[in-house]
Amino acid sequence: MIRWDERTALLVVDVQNDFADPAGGLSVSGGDEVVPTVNAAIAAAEAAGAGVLYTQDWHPPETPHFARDGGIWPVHCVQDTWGAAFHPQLRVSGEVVRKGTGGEDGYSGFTVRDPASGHPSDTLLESLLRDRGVTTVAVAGLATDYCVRATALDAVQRGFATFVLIDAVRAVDLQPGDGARAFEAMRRAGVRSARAIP
Ligand code: VGL
Ligand code: ZN
Repeated sequence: MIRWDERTALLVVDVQNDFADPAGGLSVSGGDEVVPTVNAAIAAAEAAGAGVLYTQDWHPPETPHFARDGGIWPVHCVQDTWGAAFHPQLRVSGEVVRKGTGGEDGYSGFTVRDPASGHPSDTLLESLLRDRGVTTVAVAGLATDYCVRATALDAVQRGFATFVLIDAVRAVDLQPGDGARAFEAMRRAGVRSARAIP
């Protein structure tokens, strides 16, 4: 179990219909199972005065992120569509950071990359955390092997004590074992594992 306090923030990554709903455009197996667990973490965080921030994958209809435009992914999380909306059961009560809005590529809640030059730029996430005096983050949501992993690795690299909530994440597993390898990469980088629910 993680101990929540005012200097800790919960990062709820991409709990959107296209990932979490079995009918979603990039549906993650068991994605909807994280919703009650994430909600429990949100409630515990709020009760202790910890911040809760959300990321939302928020792509334009055409982006080099999508296979049909040269990328690798099926169409998902197109701005203002059902697939991009948060899962209807997700408790949403905090700031939302959208990523990919200008067609940028990338997975982390902290950074996006220009699709042509590959040039990274920061989202608002780090400054929102710094403004609150946050020193520790806990990452939950979808998907373990992409946005959760990238967000946790960026967080630890930027000096936040970082936890991944292992019962509140699920992997895409494009290749079998990707989720397990993501946990291992996070562990090696200094990300600690914790549970959202005891
Ligand atoms: C994600 C693949 C493509 C994620 C986003 O949220 O993990 N994965 N876009
Ligand atoms: Zn995406």
